[in-house]
Amino acid sequence: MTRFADALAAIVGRENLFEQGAIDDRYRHSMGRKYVGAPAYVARPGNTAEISAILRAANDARVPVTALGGGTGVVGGATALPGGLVLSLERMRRIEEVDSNSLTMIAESGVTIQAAHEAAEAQQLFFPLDLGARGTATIGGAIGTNAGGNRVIRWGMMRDMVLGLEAVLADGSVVSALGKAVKDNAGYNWKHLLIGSEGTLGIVTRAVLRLRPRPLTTATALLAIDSFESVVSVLRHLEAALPGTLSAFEVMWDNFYELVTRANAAKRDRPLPLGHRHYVLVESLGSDPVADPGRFEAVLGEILSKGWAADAVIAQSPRDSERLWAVREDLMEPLSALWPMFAFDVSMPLTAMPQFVDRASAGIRAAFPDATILIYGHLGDGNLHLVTKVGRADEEAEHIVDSAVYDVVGELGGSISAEHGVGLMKREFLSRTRSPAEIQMMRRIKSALDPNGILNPDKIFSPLT
Ligand code: LAC
Ligand code: ZN
Repeated sequence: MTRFADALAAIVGRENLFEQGAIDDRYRHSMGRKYVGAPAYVARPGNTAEISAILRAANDARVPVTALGGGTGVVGGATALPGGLVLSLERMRRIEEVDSNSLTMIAESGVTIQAAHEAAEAQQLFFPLDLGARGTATIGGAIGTNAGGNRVIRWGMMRDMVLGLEAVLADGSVVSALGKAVKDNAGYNWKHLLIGSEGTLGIVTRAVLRLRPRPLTTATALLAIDSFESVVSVLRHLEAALPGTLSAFEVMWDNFYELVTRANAAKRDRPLPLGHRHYVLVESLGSDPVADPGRFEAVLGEILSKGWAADAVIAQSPRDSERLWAVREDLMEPLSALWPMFAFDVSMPLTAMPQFVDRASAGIRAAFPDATILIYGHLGDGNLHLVTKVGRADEEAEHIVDSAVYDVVGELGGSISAEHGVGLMKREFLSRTRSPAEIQMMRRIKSALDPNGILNPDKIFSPLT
């Protein structure tokens, strides 16, 4: 055992330390499986004090540290460097408090999104962040990546749900501001610096999450829409006609819809026929069981009668609603047909989307004429996902496809990462989205907070040459 491993064992206990060959695969791989880490150590601390001691030791020994939550990230953000330490938050799963007066929850960073949902629901409250990986993804991971998901249109991203934060910095110092107030302008708001920093500025240990009253009604529908202009009209109409209750507006292009409804598992039937350009999943969460269902139906009726939507189906039961969501969310199996694929997560002004789709597709097809290209996304947030199978998976092919997509994103004033982060996957293209001055500022923040560069090195920025 090295001296560093001895120090770790003294902090977390032998049973919570794994080395080299004894390290389980789940600490090396994340969901995409493209990036494989090579950690020399895995430590599973049980509290903030242990994390502080670990970081002090790692900083002294110059051992790189990568925090790991649920491992559902897709950009290589939790991939450990050779010789590095994976700091797994899996033992930090306590929900310390649900305060139904302040509408807050204090959770450790290893708590899953679903556990946070359930703890809130048990008190008739609601934690709005929601994404397909809810059962595995953690609060700490969602904070580290500023996760988005399906309900951003109404409640914002993770950033908007974090009232207070506790984190450990590279030198082991603990910064803690577990306040419950929405308003707090006392100097720099450092929590926002850490949120979305992908584990490069500090390790999040606990958070005060903002809760809401639990919605009492759920209305879900799938619409078929034949032009992008009508998709935008429907979005604007829904926002105006269902003020404050529209909670999801998820758009699927025809090719995506066809693929995911092709597999005819009972859960994934085809709720509307093929043949339309776009399919839109709409959700409205309200508080009036008497009026809400009728209101929702009437608004959809208006949308049909104006000719914006060609067809619509409204869920009549929670089971129906689950089946509609499965079309959008249950993607593992249908998308596996596209493996190996390249997946993107970009944002741009709404009006630029048709141009993006045309130009990025043309760019990919110029190099790979037979490419399969699927588009879907969180349209209300300006966020599109593009998934493509080009028949090759080598680095040269990846670079060609990346350039075809990110060049257009840059020209349209968009972002190379709407919600997944940069990780290892997109760092080469950061300059499509961020100016040299911005990148310089980010590097200055990084070196001020982590002068030895031990926290998740090589993520976000390309190594300086
Ligand atoms: C989704 C993930 C990929 O929206 O962000 O399906
Ligand atoms: Zn998404």
